[in-house]
Amino acid sequence: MFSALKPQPADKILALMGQFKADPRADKIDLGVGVYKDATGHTPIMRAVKTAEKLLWEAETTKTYTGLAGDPAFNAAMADLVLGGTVDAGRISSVATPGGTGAVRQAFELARMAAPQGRVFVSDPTWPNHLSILKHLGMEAVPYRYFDADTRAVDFAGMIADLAAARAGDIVLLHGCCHNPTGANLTLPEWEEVAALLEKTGAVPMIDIAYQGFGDGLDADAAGVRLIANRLPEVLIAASCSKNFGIYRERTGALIALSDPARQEVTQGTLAYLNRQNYSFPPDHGARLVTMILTDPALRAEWEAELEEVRLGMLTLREGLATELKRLSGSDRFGFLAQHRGMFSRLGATPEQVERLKTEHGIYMVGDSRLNIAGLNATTVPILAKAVIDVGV
Ligand code: PLP
Ligand code: TYF
Repeated sequence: MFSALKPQPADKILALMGQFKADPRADKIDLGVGVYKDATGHTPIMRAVKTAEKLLWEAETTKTYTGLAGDPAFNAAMADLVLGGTVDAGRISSVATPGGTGAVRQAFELARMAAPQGRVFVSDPTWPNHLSILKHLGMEAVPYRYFDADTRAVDFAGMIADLAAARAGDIVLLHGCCHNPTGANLTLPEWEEVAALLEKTGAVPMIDIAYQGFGDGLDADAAGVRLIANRLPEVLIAASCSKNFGIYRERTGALIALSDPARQEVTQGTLAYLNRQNYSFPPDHGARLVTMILTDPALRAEWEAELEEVRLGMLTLREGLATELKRLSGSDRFGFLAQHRGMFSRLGATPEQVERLKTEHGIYMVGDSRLNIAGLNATTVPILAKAVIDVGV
């Protein structure tokens, strides 16, 4: 039977991780996979997470099953983190999922159950996993213009023009903040316009928020989600705890669905049903740590402080890189690096230039020239800047 299986395309980002590991050069620089790294290149366990793990080890008395939806306290804490108490609890359905990816997958599945012919509008470009999951589910992805390759900013007029084609039954997938892979984000007035357009078309927004706290701060990064949540009757939100709690391998995320209160029970039941079909009970360890941190004032303060250090560190690297490139190029054309937010920016290098950065300089970035800002430090910023100019970007 297995002889009928065909080779599947590799995930380019994960394949790059393997290439980097195999490179023997001591001075190689990893700007590939979207994992936060400190100045020494280490992905730390956050202080509050370490403390919560210790407390949990002492306090936990059972590892029996939770519920299909996961721990209700986690679901409530995540809804509060993302929505900031702005949405009536009667509209909120929520389940714990294995990471943000699990939430994305189940959000698509819910959409397909509700509207089998519906299409999913995706930004061009978007996180490659969005496209591969949609393909796997046999759902149609419709790209909308998002990134202006010349300005490296959002092509908002193009985006609005393309989203006008969405209709009831369709999903419009938006990145809540820190757009992956471009780093270019909507302003609040632009979110307003998107909300007005969605209202007109009847399409349902789905917001993937995987980097809350990495851009302009925990509340600022959720401002677009909160605006949409309060303007549109139905909203899907896939939230990841991988980055902002640094618990990647614990597989922690939440799928939140907002509906009319009259539809909440069925919506919640559908989310729990989807968990059961896919894996029954969601992972609990990471979710429990997140709940402890979000609900204990001291732990929360510690987490928020460290998250802020991480965010500001990335901003400093952005500014440093933009300044160095301005100096070397004698132009402002790299100014977008300081305007972008989150871990990523799309540099605008050609595939050949990306290849040369790798082979000649040992600098690894994704083929579309997405670079992970957190892969840099004060020493490597000037090295990258020089290499970028050297290969002719
Ligand atoms: N969505 C986007 C845009 C991402 O970049 C990621 C990756 O970090 C995720 C979702 C989900 O990540 P995870 O499944 O590790 O929580
Ligand atoms: O875009 C990234 O680099 C992160 C990590 O299949 C990631 O989101 C990459 C690929 C993948 C899952 C996570």
